[in-house]
Amino acid sequence: MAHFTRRRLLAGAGCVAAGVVLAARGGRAKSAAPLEPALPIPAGRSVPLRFTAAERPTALPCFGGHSLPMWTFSEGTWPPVVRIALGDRLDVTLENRLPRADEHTSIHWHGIRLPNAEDGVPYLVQPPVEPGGRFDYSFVPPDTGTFWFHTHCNTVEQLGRGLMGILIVEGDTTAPYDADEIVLLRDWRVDRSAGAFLDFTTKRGVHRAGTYGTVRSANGMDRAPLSLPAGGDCRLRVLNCDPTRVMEIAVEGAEAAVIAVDGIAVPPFALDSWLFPPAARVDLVVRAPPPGRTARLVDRRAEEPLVLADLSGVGAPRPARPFEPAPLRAGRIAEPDLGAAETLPFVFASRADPAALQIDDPLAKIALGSLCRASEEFWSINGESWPGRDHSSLPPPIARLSLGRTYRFTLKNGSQIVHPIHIHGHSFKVLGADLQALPVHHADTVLLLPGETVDVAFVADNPGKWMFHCHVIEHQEAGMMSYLEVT
Ligand SMILES: [Cu+2]
Repeated sequence: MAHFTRRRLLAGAGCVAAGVVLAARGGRAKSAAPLEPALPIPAGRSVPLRFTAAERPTALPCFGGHSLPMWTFSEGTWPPVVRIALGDRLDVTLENRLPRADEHTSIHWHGIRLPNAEDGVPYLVQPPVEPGGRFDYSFVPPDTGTFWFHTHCNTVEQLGRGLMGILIVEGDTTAPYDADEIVLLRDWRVDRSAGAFLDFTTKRGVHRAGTYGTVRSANGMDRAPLSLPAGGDCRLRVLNCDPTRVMEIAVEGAEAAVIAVDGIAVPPFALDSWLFPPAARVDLVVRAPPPGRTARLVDRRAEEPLVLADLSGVGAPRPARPFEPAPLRAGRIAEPDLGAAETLPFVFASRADPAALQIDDPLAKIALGSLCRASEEFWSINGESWPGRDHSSLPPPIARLSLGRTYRFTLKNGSQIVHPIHIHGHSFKVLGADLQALPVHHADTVLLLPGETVDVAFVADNPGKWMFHCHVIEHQEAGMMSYLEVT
């Protein structure tokens, strides 16, 4: 197993406010064994699902005894978890019963490389689902792994109220793990004393790193208790479904390895810590502690390391052996032809005077420079802001790509705030970054540190109009959104 050691990098002078320490991912990789190839996609069954987006008062344990007006896709346990086998077709009917007359909705299947018409972006690929309306989705996910789904309309509120679910496509293992658990991480904007949701967005949040939740949670609890077979090698599918917060996850008290990023397998490498942006997923294998002992999944990016989940060993212990977690099968992402690639640069920044981005205390001055601007068009990609907060007025695509061609994108963060950049319908091969030391991996959501440039490549092999945006939802809705057209 390769080892990636965690390094702390002090960012270059002037890049970051004094005292801010950035965590870097990765390090040096020993040569890792290649992954076993993906299996052919078998003929599966149809999996019919009916989701009704509606307000359902729900008392998640992390709400402190209060029942809050969550918006959810289904009755019962939150969130809905859809587990299907590779080859299965999802046949989903979405009905909109949200409680507001103008609250339209849709479902975006995050990370799934599906046909464009199923991608769930209103106006771009489908009409918005109006209150009382319906829409049918039907597709066969081509990749195994850990994914999720959420709306792509008024996302800051709809996701803020819980309108989301988890999608797991089975069929990627080479050997069974001793457990397979989900750890869903996100915050809530909740006033626990009043038992009410807080405003989901703030002007300050829009202009800075987003409006953070007031309540952290794992699987709807302050701290998730997971019972794992003692000494077993247990798969944890960890998802960051927060609209805003970048985490840095680590496991304390047990050995752990990363086996997949954003659903796609990587040769296993030891987890020291992993910067984990909104919308990202990481699959871990953790060696469960002996009976009666507990390890912890933590967020080290919090001011003090925050325990997200307690991992307890239960039952008769497995025999002692070296920690060599079984890898997953390789993904099915087409290999970019870098020799024939066209390179396109993208800069993610505020629309303020670019000179303002060079100053020493950028946070304050970006906010000052924004006072005369509508917050809806504060952020930009290559100097262009998406017009308006929703998708009803479509700009031209930010780039037109030729079907089948390899593209190399340089994703430059021209601001002092982190941006997780998400592409629909494709998965980037992440080649390298100038501030993070990263293993080569695939990702549909790529974290850009302040001032950083990340080099990615992909084959534009999925025709259609594909959103390309920041997944800090307030940044997305304030202009850092665009789309690519593949023809
Ligand atoms: Cu952003």
